[in-house]
Amino acid sequence: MIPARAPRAWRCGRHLLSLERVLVMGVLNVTPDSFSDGGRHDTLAAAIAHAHALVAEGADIIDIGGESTRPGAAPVPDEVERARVLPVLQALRELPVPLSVDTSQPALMQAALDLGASILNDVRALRRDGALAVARASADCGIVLMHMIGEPADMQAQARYQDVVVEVRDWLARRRDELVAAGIDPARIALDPGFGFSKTRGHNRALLSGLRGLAPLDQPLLVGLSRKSTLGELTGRPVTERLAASLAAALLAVHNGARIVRVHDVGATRDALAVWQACAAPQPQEE
Ligand code: HH2
Repeated sequence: MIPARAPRAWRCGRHLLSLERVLVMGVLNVTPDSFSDGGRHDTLAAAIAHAHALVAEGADIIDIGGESTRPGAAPVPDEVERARVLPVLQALRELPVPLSVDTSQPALMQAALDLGASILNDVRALRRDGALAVARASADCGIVLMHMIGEPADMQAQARYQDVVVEVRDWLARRRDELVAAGIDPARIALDPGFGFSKTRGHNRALLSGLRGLAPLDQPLLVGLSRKSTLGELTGRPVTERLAASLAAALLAVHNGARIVRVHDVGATRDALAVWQACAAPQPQEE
């Protein structure tokens, strides 16, 4: 059940995204080293083709990233990240769906918004100097604030919680409140518990099964579990064989209150969600 007071829409620039239906955010990594699709879409032509394929499969949002944030990943120089992402954004601006930029870099955020991006997706929750100012200066772009302690290079050493659900919830609430105090409309903000970021396998499992504990945040919840190592650990499967596990995780997450799923396999996720939405989601009266 979605809690009765869950938001019904998410403001993302010129798009007001209805949350009556679960949204699928398709991942487009233009990196050589992302953990599951690194090097597959890192030419402009390949990235454009993949984005169009994701939209054809039913993506509601395309999330473009130029820096891998897998555990242990080294930071990418800012200009390299910009050179990866901006030409792709420029080429995709006519797509019918909102574009999201997966970055923590303020200069890239600003350039992306100038090119028409509608969402800032930041695994560092706008904590880099200047990032919050970019979000504030935009009247209405959507914002994803994700929970992570530390940096990808060292975050797994920070995975210490007494009660991971409560601590992630309180951290996200504080960060959301800081943005609202800075003048940002809460209707623009989605929150993400950050599966795989500064969490052990046990923490990820506790968060997924306890996701309803984040409902009191009263913000749209976004989750990214697709192909992640927790699913590999649970199934014994390599990253190329985690589709079934990813679908199961996505369904469980939406059943526990997530309204946006960030996935690599858009078409299969849409099909799984269609069954869930028809049979398990709270239904309006059948005609
Ligand atoms: N996960 C990844 C990257 N960005 N953004 C949000 N909001 N939530 C997530 O869970 C999330 C994210 C990592 O996945 P991926 O992009 O596939 O890999 P990599 O970081 O290696 O590029």
